[in-house]
Amino acid sequence: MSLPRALPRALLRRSYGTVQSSPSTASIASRIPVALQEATAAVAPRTSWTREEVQHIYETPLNQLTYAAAAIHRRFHDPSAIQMCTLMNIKTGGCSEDCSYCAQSSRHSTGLKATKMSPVDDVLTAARIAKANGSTRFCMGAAWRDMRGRKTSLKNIKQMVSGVRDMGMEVCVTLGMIDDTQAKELKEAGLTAYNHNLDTSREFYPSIITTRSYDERLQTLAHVRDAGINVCSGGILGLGEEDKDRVGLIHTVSSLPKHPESFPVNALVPIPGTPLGERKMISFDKLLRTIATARIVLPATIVRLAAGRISLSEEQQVQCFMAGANAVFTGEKMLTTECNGWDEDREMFEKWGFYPMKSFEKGEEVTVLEGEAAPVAARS
Ligand code: SAM
Ligand code: DTB
Ligand code: SF4
Repeated sequence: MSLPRALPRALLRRSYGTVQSSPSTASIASRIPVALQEATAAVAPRTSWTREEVQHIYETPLNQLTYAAAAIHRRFHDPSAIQMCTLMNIKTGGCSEDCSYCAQSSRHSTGLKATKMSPVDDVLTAARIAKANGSTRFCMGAAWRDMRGRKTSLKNIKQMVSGVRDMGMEVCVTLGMIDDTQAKELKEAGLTAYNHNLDTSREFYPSIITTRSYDERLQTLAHVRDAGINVCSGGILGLGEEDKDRVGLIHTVSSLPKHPESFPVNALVPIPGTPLGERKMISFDKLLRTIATARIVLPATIVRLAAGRISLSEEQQVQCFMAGANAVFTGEKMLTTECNGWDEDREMFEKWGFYPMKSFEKGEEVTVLEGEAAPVAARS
């Protein structure tokens, strides 16, 4: 880790309260890496972070890291607003890919029964239930490698997308790889976001998935971006990766031409029958560190606490929100695994002073003026 230079007085005042110059201030500053000092002063997202800078931020003592993340969170977001998103698996199992974590790959014996695609009406009914329970975003997932040769399915998915948009909700799909034409068609149907995760660092990726490359994933993200759809792309922790891989993932998304609007942080849910079925849950400090680093490096992005939340205590979840996470998947189910339900989430929010984010509260680019917190009204 490189030695930090002295913290400018203005930065200290803005981010760490009004302080007098004192030995203790100097000693605090000496433990804050330069990259974190710069990130703390940022007024707009930046796509030029080096991998070393992201690593320095990631390695900051956790207490300082989460404090800086909370300060940045307040500058770019309403820190009390958490987005509630509900997932629906519209086509379960039978997937040709070999993702080592996934219950839905036909290469693993997980005992999951493959299904046909759900009828449009069933999906719209589920979206209505999600909305009635407070969700403002609905995400539909299909266990596919890509959309090639799926003309009829795409036609039905477009009807689902339009139907959900007509309910006033944000609508996301995750269908595997898509080309530019498919992305444009989805955009025309009213799609607001596309989820396609890079999952981990470029170096570690081949030990998790061999049937499609990192560059193919990036290509899909480019098609989504070019079509004018918001990008949702994040990763999974606890695959056996190291700190440098979590850093590599955050660095890759931070170097895209524009930061993803949403960065899901999944903690591996070990599925019996998959190659990773026996893995232990990622340690909480690593999860928190990753969330805080993502918040700092991707300041305007929604950081989504995704799979594995069910294994966290309420207090751990709240710590994640305080360190910059500001979205959850909530409802009856994730794709094939358990999900925290709407009622328990609403209770938790109320108890700790959070409230659900409105639809489309985020999504527009926010530029914060030097020394100002973003006014909440300007963001909704
Ligand atoms: N087939 C599509 C694809 O791969 O893009 C969409 C569905 S896929 C299940 C969506 C994401 O869920 C994966 O990229 C992965 O990050 C996450 N995921 C899948 N299984 C998981 C598990 N067992 N634990 C944690 N995250 C998981
Ligand atoms: C994402 O990053 N996580 C969600 C959503 N995007 C599609 C999926 C998590 C799946 C967890 C494992 C399962 O339920 O099968
Ligand atoms: Fe298929 Fe997606 Fe699961 Fe990979 S993660 S096996 S592509 S459903």
